[in-house]
Amino acid sequence: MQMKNSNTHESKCSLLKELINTSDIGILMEAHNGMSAKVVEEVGFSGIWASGLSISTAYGVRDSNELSFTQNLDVLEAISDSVDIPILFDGDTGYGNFNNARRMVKKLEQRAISGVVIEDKIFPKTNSFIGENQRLADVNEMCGKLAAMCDARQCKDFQIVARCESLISGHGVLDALQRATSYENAGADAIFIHSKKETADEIREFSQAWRGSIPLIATPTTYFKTPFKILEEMGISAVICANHNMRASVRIMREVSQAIFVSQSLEHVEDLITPLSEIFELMNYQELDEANEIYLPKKNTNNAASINGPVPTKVQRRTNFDKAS
Ligand code: SPV
Ligand code: MG
Repeated sequence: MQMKNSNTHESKCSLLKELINTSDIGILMEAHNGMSAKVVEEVGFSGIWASGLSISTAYGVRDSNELSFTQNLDVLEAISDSVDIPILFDGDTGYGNFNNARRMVKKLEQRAISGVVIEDKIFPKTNSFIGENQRLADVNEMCGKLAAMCDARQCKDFQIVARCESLISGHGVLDALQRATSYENAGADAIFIHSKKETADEIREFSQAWRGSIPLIATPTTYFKTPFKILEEMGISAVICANHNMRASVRIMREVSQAIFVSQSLEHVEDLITPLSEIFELMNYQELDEANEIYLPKKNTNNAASINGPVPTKVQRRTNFDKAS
């Protein structure tokens, strides 16, 4: 059994590009740490949404840029180390102006992240579902950021996604179309069109009127009754399941903690929780057993010092990058 991380940064960027561009709807499932990322990959998803809301919540802080970029980077490194599937990071507003945004791209690529979403709001951001009429960024400033991010990327397929908040902020479909067109012209690889309506009506209206050539991404958090297939028929290329693992974990942790607190026993929760054997499997303890066999000295090896020094043992290598002799 091999360790993770067999895909290169370049191949993961290409996979994310493909997921967003192919005619079948692509699904990006939320993860907020290494463990949830492993679950997402194990279930069979082809891509991860590294959600700002979920990562912040897992840290115990608000989705208001209370978490620093370097704290996010640490989480991204853990996610990236844990899985082989591509990761799209929720880059909020890019942590400042164009200069901070292009530096963000550089640091993300160093962690083998395959793409980033940047939204047309103001730093510090507020979660889109809080309050009404949030102020939007100046279109030209957003376009400058997008262009700088495109220019900064090393891998040509690293995905730079422009998130348009016109609908959420009450500016309507026409404003959304104008902004999205400007973002495409600035170099964006895809448009994330966000809505907080309970139906997908304004997403349908937007996608029917969209004349751009880059794909559309939607996040049906509030219009959750709309199946992905219907969104695909509307012209949406990929969906983001934005926060579902984080919300699932809060629910089950509350249930289990409450049951133990009330009953003063562990008896009633065993069926609600994951057996330890499955945790060991998820974390691939078997690989460590196999590595121990290869790299630890054999128990019966006589490597006591002799007159000529310790007797060397031959270690079986898994890979061989040695220079040809
Ligand atoms: C997130 O998951 O942090 C998002 C998506 O930005 S949403 O919360 O739906 O705006
Ligand atoms: Mg977010």
